Amino acid sequence: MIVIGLVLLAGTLNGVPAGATPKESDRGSVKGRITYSGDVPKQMKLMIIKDVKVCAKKDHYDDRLVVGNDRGIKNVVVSLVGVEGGKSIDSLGTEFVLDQKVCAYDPHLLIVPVNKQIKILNSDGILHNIHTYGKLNRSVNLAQPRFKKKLKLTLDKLEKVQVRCDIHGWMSAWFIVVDHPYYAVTDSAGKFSLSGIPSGTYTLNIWQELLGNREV
Ligand SMILES: [Cu+2]
Repeated sequence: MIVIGLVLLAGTLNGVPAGATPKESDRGSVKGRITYSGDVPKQMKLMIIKDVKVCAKKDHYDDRLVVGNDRGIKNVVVSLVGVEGGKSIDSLGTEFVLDQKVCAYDPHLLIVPVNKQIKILNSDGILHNIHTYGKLNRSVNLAQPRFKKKLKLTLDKLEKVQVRCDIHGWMSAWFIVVDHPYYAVTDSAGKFSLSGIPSGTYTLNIWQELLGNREV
């Protein structure tokens, strides 16, 4: 059995007293680190037998759970629940791009506002396909041959949608469809940072694709 051990090591939230009108400079931030407790699982190296000339240009590993030597878990989605006001969702950026490079998705997790267009690139020059597995969003299955450099996709429901390639079974990514900007993805040390938070008390939601959901 997998032991779930997500630990928030550090969290600070600075704010202004209740009743005061918060200024932008009064907004707080939360920083932390998500770690794995128990024996650190080894990432399994994958055998590449399809389109080897392109796909085997680098080693591929099972990327569903990536734990570093220091126990930090990469690619955990951390978000604040119930923030009202605060910064605009535009602070997440203006371009939302998923690329296919050496038969892997880049990034592995893409945080994208609801109804914003996602550009899907194919840098590989071989056939990939984009197969989404939404429960609330309509699933799509789009071939992306080498001459089709760009596909567009818009997701209109809040959901974590898995993307897979039917040709290269190891390729997997997630679209995290959101309606506010207080989302972060942990780096390879398991670290995350959320900023521009209005004064208040909030729940932190932590999600990892294999370990599931946790609120703290
Ligand atoms: Cu593919």
